Amino acid sequence: MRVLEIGVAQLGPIDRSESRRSVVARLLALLHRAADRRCTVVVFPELALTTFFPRWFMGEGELDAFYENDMPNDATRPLFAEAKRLEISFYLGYAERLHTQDRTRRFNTSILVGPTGQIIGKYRKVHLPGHADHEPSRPFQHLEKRYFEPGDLGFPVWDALGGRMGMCLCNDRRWPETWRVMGLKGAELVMLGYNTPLHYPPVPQHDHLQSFHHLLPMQAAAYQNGLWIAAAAKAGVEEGCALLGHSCIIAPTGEIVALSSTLGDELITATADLDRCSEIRDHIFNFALHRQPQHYGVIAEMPDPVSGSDSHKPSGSP
Ligand code: ING
Repeated sequence: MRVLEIGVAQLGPIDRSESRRSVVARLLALLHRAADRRCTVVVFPELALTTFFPRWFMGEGELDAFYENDMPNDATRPLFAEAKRLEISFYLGYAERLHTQDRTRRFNTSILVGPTGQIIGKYRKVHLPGHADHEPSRPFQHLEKRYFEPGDLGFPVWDALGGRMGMCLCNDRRWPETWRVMGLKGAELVMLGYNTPLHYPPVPQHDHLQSFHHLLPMQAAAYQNGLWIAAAAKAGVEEGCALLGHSCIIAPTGEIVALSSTLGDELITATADLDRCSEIRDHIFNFALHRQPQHYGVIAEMPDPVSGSDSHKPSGSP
């Protein structure tokens, strides 16, 4: 048995005016609750230090206030220090800005911090939902394509916490490629945070399905890749925008073993035996035994949706 006591620390709304100091105090309160429950790792949400600012169209000056230039920094050092004192690892999502010699780059980022307070790994969100230009007809914007670049680190997996650890962010969870890449790299636990509005302006007829469309891909992913999933919401009505809760921990069987039941700051926990991944990986989804990659190539291409079919190929091709 390789047991991890997993904590998922859901955050309720963060007001636009709320200081990082105030938010970090909330993160610390959740960390202490996790310590009381003997957690060894805690997952915080996506963009956990500020309100979900892609919901507004704003200029560079205003925008810069929502990013972190360094990590840790003055605002987050107390969290790093306390987690180190408690010997608890954590996942934290935040807006990363870095200055390279020729330009400023911005990513929707998460880090995995180990029990001695060192950053073990970084992930930058690959799948950016929403739009790049101001669309004033929307009740709220979703400008991640404007405010972030697609991640340039791929989907790394690290040997840490006694197993193989992966990370992703929010919209990534909807894409099966996210999970299969980390599954193929042997991930046993994937941590993620999310900010998911209940209202999706382009397709409002799906609004009542937001929790289903949140859980479905992750339950499938856990089962199809034989891995544990720990997902932390920023939840509740944040600056007038209702965000989904249902933070959860999902077993490699696809079963939901913990689910939040409020829309505020809430800790859910579960005992995860990483060895249980092999129930799936050695049998039902034994990649080496059952996969036939010679037929999967199109997945890694970007075919034109129309010509993606084989009908145009000369007859006789497989
Ligand atoms: N938010 C949402 C998410 O993928 C979204 C965007 C909502 C996409 C509903 C599709 C349907 O959960 C972020 N931040 O990715």
